[in-house]
Parts: sequence; C-alpha cells; structure tokens
Amino acid sequence: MSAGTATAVAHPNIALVKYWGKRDEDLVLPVTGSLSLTLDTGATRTTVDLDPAAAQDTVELDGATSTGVPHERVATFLDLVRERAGRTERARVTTVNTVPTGAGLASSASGFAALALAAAGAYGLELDERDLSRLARRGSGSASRSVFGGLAVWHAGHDDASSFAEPVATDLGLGMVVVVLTGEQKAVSSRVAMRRTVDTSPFYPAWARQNPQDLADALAAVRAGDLARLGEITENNALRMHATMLGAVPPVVYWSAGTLTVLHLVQALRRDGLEAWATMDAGPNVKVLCSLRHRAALAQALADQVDGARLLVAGAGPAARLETP
Ligand code: 2P0
Repeated sequence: MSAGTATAVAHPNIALVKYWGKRDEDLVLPVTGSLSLTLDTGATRTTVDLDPAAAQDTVELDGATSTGVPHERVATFLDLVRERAGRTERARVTTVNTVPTGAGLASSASGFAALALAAAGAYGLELDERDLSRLARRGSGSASRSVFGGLAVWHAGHDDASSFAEPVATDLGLGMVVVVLTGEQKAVSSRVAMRRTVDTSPFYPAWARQNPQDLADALAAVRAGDLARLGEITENNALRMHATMLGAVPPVVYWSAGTLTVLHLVQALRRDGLEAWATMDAGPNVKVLCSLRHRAALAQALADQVDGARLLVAGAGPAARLETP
C-alpha cells in the first residue's frame, strides 16, 4: 500500500516538430512522431491525495474547483490509474500552474505529466520512465514528452506499448523566448482543432507524409550539432501545421495580428545575424527558439519592438519529479 499522497512537478514543453492529429483517440496514438524542448519555466505542481471516504474525485485548478470537461478528463485519467493499481479510492487533486492556462503554453503537457507521476505515487504504481510517458500520453499526447527534461522525441508507435517519448541528448545550448501576447483561453481547444483538421483539411494527408521526414531531419540536425538546420526545420514545421488548420472546415485560425508581427520580426532579426526561429502552437503566442548566446539580445529586441507583450525567457528544463514530503 502506498502512503496515499504524492506531489509532483513537471514543466511545459514546446514542440519543434509538432504533434497534430490522432489515429486512435481513446489510446491517444498520434499520426506522426514529434520532437520537443522541455522548458525551465512555467512549472505545474500537482498533489494527489487519496480520500477513502469520498464518493467522487475532486479537482482544484489554480484555486478554483473544476467541473465539466476539465474535471472529467482528470477523473477518467484517475480511473485508468486505479484500474492498473487495483485500487478504488477517490482522490483530491490540487494543481497550481505558473503559466496562464489554455493560452497555447502547453499547460496540459505539464499538467498531465505531473498528474501521472503524482497519481502513480499516491496509488502505489511502480512505473519506469517509459511507462510513465505512456501513462501521461493517455491524459494528453504532449504530456508524454514533459516526463523528460531537455529535448524529447515521442515515437508515434503503432499501439499503446510502442507510443512513448524518450530523451534526446544534445549539447546545442538551446534557449527559448516565449512571447505572451494574450493569456486568454483559446476559443477552440487543440483537441477539437486537431480532430477537425484530420477530418476535413485536404492538406492533412500532405502533413502526415511530410512530418516523419521533418522529424528525421530534425534529429539528424541535433546529432550533427547544426542549430541553424534545427531552427529552419522548427519554423517550417510550425507553418506547415498551421497551414493544415487553414484548410479545415470551418478553418482554425489561432493567429492574431500580433502573431504575424512577431513572426516577421524574428525573420528580420535572423537576417541581422541572430540565431532565432519562431514556432506557434494552438494559440496566438509565439515561442522563439534560439541559441543561449543570443538569448539576451533576442529578448531585448522583442521587448523593444513588441508592444504590450510579456516575455518568458527560458532554457532547457528538468524532467518531471516527485517532491519528497
Ligand atoms: C504539440 N500541440 O506537439 C502540438 C502542437 C499543440 C500544437 O500537443 O488532445 O494538449 O490532449 O492529446 O497534447 C497540444 O495538444 O492534445 C499539442 P491532446 P495536446 O505540442
């Protein structure tokens, strides 16, 4: 029997080669693999407390009690953990995010990685890192990657056992500057947007063909220590992902005017010699991959030239970890 309570901390990750589209919604198996950088900012801390007297799970996110779909996603995830652990107790889940929830800053990635680790601890499930990544994947696909620090590749796999993330060694010295244009909740969740894209966009089959090549090229660039090549693939891959959404019915347009302003600014800064490449997820905010040696200059240029933006200056972050009581 476990102690019945555990707290875990996990960090968000930003994909350099994106995950966009599932081939199995229930198992959260992606159409293609992806590559990400776990950040050292914006952590999620989650505590799971078993409550044998409770009839239902309770979920508190940033001080507010969750209801509806967010509550259901956590309760369904806990059902999976309970089934594996052979336990039945309900739990109190308390989560604190240090980045705005739902703003395309991957709070579901850090959230489900922290929840997987804390729930496994509280229910006494012994999991190695690969199994933890597979479990986190069931909560949110990108969470499979936040189990690991630094660069992580999520292998698409073909079934539950073969679809997991693992770390990718690098000495590239990667930094990231997140340009927070808005902390508002997005109108269309990434889950809904990706389903709609797979179902209706005529560009999706081209994405599904190209993305494995982008992933192979990105991994080759990492192995070769070629930051410029990795950056070029990163920016291209993000634009390709958004192109698939523009072709969906109805279209999914996550960008704001500010998104394009920052994208053009990053391209201009690159022409001036800065090692910087933009990527965008399911929201208007722009994340700029950079070398650590150019990070301060990049942040300064963005602060000077983007009105009203908040900047998060990040580097490679750590793996998810349990906090010892
Ligand atoms: C990624 N995104 O690779 C991509 C790029 C957003 C854009 O993974 O449905 O919250 O829970 O598996 O992981 C966001 O999607 O989706 C995401 P689900 P998730 O980071």
